[in-house]
Amino acid sequence: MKSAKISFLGLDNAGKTSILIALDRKYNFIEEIEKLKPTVRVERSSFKFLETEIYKHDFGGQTKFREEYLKDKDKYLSDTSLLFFVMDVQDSDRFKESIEFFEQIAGYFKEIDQKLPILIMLHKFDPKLKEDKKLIRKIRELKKEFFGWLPYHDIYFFESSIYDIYSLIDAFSFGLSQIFPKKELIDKYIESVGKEFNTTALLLFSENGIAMSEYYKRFLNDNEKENVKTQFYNIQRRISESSDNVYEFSDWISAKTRVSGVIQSFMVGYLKFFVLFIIRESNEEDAVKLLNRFESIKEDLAEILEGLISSASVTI
Ligand SMILES: Nc1nc2c(ncn2[C@@H]2O[C@H](COP(=O)(O)OP(=O)(O)OP(=O)(O)O)[C@@H](O)[C@H]2O)c(=O)[nH]1
Ligand SMILES: [Mg+2]
Repeated sequence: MKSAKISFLGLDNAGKTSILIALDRKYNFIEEIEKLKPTVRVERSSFKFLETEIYKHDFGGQTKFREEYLKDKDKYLSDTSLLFFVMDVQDSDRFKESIEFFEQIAGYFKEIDQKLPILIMLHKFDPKLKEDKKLIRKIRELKKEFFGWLPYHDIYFFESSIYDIYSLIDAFSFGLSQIFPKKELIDKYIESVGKEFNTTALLLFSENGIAMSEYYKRFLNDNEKENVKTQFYNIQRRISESSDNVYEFSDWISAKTRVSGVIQSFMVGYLKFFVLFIIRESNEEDAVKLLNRFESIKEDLAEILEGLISSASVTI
């Protein structure tokens, strides 16, 4: 069995455990998060994704624990395939302290000559703060602090908040794609099918609801994209409880756009996947064509997914 380790690091109170809980639950988690206590040392949990056991390491961020990790970096940090570095953007008084910690971690991987995908989570950027000019300026300045590391690691920035579950799902899905190097093949295929059939959106999900590939027509705005995903999560819950493998629906994704959608599940070996496609209601013919072609699309997807599964980078 292959395995990969994802490390979540950052100062205490940054929101690491909250992010992990939100990703696990996806619904009704706010109350649980408000009661959270600081994490003591490292909490590990795992899940299976594409035949790979993914271990999540949630590193408690209090000073005494950070000191421990830094004293024995080999023990705590080695074998990391992907790093989430979480920062509380509302707490600018601690930006400096947080950057200093980051430098120690990034420096360790540089020393052992490992180029690492690092997602900088600019966290607690809550929806109500999105227009806060002062904060936006601070975040822009903060990002610059990481630029010096760009030659050594693959650094990506994500603005996130537990009040916007999609900001977390998107970052996590992107992170996972970094562990599976052949993922771009899936993206290209999904995009080509999406364009060929003139779909509004075409998405591929794994059984545990991780978006593996997403194609959206260019005119869709973030709000509409979010509506598409909400549709998917609601319907997926329903079909995973029934034996149906096709589900059709029709809905408004914005005041102007009414769409028809189909969710179809299929198996690759014993792994289950879902494809969701959404088409403007006026394009009913394209929807029928796409459904008729689904058997051959499914075969292509299965083949690419098998390649993806075998491409997972192995650690431990
Ligand atoms: N406003 C806001 N608060 C958040 C967000 N995410 C987490 N919090 C709050 O931040 C506090 C700390 O969250 P934790 O997840 O425990 O932080 P942590 O990084 O795991 O802390 P340690 O375990 O000590 O390292 C909690 O009270 C959460 O409710 C967010 O996106 N926005
Ligand atoms: Mg914690």
